[in-house]
Amino acid sequence: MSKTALITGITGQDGSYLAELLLDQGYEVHGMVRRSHASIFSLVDKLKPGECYHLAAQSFVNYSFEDAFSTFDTNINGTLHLLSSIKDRSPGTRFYFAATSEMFGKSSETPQRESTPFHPRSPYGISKVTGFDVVRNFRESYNLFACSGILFNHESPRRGFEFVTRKITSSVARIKAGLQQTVALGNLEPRRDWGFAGDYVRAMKLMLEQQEPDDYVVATGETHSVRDFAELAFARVGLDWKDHVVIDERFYRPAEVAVLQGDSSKARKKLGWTPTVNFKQLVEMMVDADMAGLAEGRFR
Ligand code: G4F
Repeated sequence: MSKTALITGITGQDGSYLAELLLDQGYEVHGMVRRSHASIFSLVDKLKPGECYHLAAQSFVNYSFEDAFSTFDTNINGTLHLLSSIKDRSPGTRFYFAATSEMFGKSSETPQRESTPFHPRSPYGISKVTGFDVVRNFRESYNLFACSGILFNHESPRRGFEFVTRKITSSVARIKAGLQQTVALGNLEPRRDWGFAGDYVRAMKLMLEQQEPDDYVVATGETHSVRDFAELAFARVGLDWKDHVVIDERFYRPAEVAVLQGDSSKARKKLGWTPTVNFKQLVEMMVDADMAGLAEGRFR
């Protein structure tokens, strides 16, 4: 297989970790950032990459409630265009789609596994269920090597500031430095299965190395509330979260996903994948990085 990879969304958290992993393995890595649909066809035609990782998306759940149209367009049509170009111009390309635990939504079982029915609770979740269906349909109709990774929440010091984990850890650093007193959050009750993004991109790569294309849940198997995350993050710098977290209902969602907890037995067994960072290590890694980043002036 050609050691040329194309990554859409290469400037995002996952794209950056994946690019590093592939470069370490001797790949020639090409990235795409907000390209037009026409240019996707010509790029795929020109590169004929051995592997294509489709990570680009409107991935912020809150925003998807405000603009479902653009979320659907980016996440569904963007996926369809890329897959169509692979089918027509480079059918040997192995394709990875960034599916998500948000597809489970109001789930009928916990933990969630590959066979758990989807019940998305946001326009973002709906767009990803449709993207997942498109990928499976291209696999079944055109015999493409197309996989979906159903990744549970994955975080890192490179996470965007709008997601709750980074919002908390960056605020902890600013509060500790005396730059602000409080952080306003929404619902503290939802539980998520939070892992480290650096671990999760390894699973993406492993999926494309298998004999047959398939879909896999990637998760730690642990679940913790937003409150648990805040408590640990503040404790890391010797503060009590109750003194600094205020609730602002503007951050509540019209429909919430209460509990996500993944059963990644299939990925562990078939891919030989295991996460290396647990919840406490993840929180501490992010707080420590934000403390250092603030001290070095990398963010304010
Ligand atoms: O960090 P979040 O915005 O992540 P969410 O909605 O779980 O989605 C992330 O993980 C998905 C995988 O399941 C990805 F597909 C998706 O692209 C994204 O990466 O919110 C986590 C929880 C939610 O329950 C939210 O209601 O935190 C709660 N929350 C409470 N206060 C908040 C806030 N979320 C945000 N963003 N900001 C708050 O102030």
